[in-house]
Amino acid sequence: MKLTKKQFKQDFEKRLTTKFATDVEKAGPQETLAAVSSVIKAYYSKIWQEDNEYKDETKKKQAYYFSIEFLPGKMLKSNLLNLGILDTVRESLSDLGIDLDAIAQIEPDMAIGNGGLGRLGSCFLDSAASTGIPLNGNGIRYSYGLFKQKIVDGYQVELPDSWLDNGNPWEIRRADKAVEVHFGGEVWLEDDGTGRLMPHYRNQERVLAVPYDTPMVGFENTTVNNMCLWRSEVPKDLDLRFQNLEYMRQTAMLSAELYPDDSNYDGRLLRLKQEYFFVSAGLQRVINHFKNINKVPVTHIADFISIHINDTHPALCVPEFMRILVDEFGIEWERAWNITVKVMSYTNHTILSEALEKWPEEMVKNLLPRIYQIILEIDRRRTADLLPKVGAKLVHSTRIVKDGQIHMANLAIIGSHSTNGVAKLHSDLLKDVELHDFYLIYPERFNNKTNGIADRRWSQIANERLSGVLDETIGKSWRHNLNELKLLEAYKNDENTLERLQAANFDNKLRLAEYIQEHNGITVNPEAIFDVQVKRLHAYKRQLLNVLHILKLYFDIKDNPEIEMVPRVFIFGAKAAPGYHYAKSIIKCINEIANMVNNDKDVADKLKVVFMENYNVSLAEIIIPAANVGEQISLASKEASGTSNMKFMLNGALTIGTLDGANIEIFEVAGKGNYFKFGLTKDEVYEYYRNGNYNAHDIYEQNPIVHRILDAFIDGTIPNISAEGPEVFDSLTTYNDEYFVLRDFNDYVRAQKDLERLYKNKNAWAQASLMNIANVGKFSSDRTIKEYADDIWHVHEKK
Ligand code: RUG
Repeated sequence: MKLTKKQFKQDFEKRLTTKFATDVEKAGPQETLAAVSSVIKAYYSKIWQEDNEYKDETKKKQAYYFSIEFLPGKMLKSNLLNLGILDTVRESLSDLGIDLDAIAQIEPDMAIGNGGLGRLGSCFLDSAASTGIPLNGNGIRYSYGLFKQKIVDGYQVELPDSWLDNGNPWEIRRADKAVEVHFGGEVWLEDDGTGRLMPHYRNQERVLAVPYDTPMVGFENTTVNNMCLWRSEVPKDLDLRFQNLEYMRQTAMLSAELYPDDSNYDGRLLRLKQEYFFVSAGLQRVINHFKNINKVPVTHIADFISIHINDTHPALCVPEFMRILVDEFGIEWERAWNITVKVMSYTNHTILSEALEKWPEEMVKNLLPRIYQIILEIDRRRTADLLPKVGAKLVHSTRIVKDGQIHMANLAIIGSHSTNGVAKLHSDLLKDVELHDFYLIYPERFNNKTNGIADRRWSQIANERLSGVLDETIGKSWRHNLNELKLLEAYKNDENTLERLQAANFDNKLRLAEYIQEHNGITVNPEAIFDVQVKRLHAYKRQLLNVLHILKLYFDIKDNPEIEMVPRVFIFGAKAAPGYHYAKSIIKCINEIANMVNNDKDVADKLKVVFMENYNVSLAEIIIPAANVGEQISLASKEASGTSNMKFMLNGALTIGTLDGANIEIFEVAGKGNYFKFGLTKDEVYEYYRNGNYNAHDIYEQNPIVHRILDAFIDGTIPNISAEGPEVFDSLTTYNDEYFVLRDFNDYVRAQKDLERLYKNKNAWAQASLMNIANVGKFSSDRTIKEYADDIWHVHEKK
């Protein structure tokens, strides 16, 4: 959009008066932020309205991304960037004595997600809007986002994230579009007089679902899509019997928090309720909209909408859509089923069985009696149909209802026309191993969509220094098409470019060093290698392997304080799920090791360990541009894709990683010599599983370095971990090291040495860094989302 400084200042000052009865001099930071946001909202609202009209008039097919998580982060700068007014607004505010970056910093992170899954959803919504693809999000408006992590005495403490305290300037409450979602009670079927059995209900719990729309503004185009988030409320016309505090509390709980504690029955029930809540509300809204703008029978709906099931949480989309078609529109079962399969598609994000949801039949039956009936009927018909075709074994292994449980991944695969994994290796594993039986029955449904990242946020917003150098070197076309970064390769031998790229990284390191000084009280040397592992804390991601290597370096220094080594700063950022005890113990160990190392005089500047509290999208925007090395060290086969690996690459960090997830594709394009690969391959891992011959204790006994490092966890060397140390020690020895940490240790140390060697050669390192940046184009989520649009949803870009 076109905007002059004069216009913006006028709008801003007027808004301060009309909204807050104040002016530039007297306004506090919250008022300033709210007024700026409100002006920006007015700017995009017109574009939003027009785009909605365009969509309604053209009636083009739209896709809906159902996800229990989104992780948009802060929105102010990304809205400004996408509207093309970031510089104008920054300068206008500066003229008025206001620092845009300081104001942007106080906006709370919209953290209604947990990790990669939610962030991917937000990258997709950003990329879809930016490439003109009509894709809308559908989720829950949690009053409390992912907990705020505090580190107290080395331990993770979880505090509530009440991100809505100052309101959310971007959202619009659409009370007129509220719908009802029903739970529990009894259901029975009665002939409606024409021979059709129709459901009748009694004593159902009614919940009002109110949508809040947040615009997804496209990058310098005219597309604004929608992220619809549902809030649970008590219906106004509720029967007096139900108008009590307990009912209100229960209703509010539905959209209160992300991933309620599911270590007990009530917590699990609430989770299932949440899943049905946003699925049912979302589908009702989509279908209402379809009915309002299209004058065609609902049997044509597959030509107008596509519903995407992101992970298993929204898998109830399948039976709920069937319920609406069959019960509410009176469509005959087989026809409704064909429509449903055409409309639905599913992404699998993990092979870890703990994340493939299963719900006890009894729970589903009591909470969602009609949905339960429909699931049974889907399962019954499919079994009858397939038995003669593929035999009992395959039918049984792929059934939705078995062993007293409803298997949600099975429901999603069977009820949709597309199942994709999120990196080539992962998709192959699904086809060949984990979902092989499904693949035998539905080979045409399986495909791969390698993840991507919203590159504008991770470069143009997070790394303005690097972006500036890129502009000066290769022009600005890369800002619209990340593949254009390939132009940078021509500068591989240009010393000036290499120096400027490294200088940008150094400035980012200074910024991070300042942050660490302020928040952790640790002084780090910006000349050191900044070696970063930021991601959720999980045993399979093997933060522990990183820790063992740190201890090795520590002992090397203790044995020889004069040892020559390139100084390193190891930086961690990780939240552990509140109920995941082992992961929390690892956090405690990291913090105690950090204390030990950072305060040891022998170590001096050679080694620093920093655990950064409350890792989230905003912190990632400060950490990743400052990294020299990104740690992607999961056990091969376990990380479906990973996306921080792509963010590091974009920012010029070199990856040290296993042949897992998208690392493999990153290595392919980065080119030999520009990454550090180590560890078992996926085939070697599966070979161990087949033979059952891994023996971690032998490694402990036979490798003196490993022996000494592990003993440090139990012999008092590392202080204050009398409970956690033995727990970690036992996991690696007594319990045979589930994720082969010890098996990969030597090769990891070797790769770390290679890394250090390369870093000593400044020029070679800078060249490798440049090659990472130049070849990152494939990992733009603009590419990924286009593949989804073309291959799965068949929705088209706005021309
Ligand atoms: O662990 C995976 C990551 O490998 C992947 O990059 C990301 C996005 O596809 O999804 C993560 N994930 C998987 N988050 N939750 C799950 C399982 O529910």
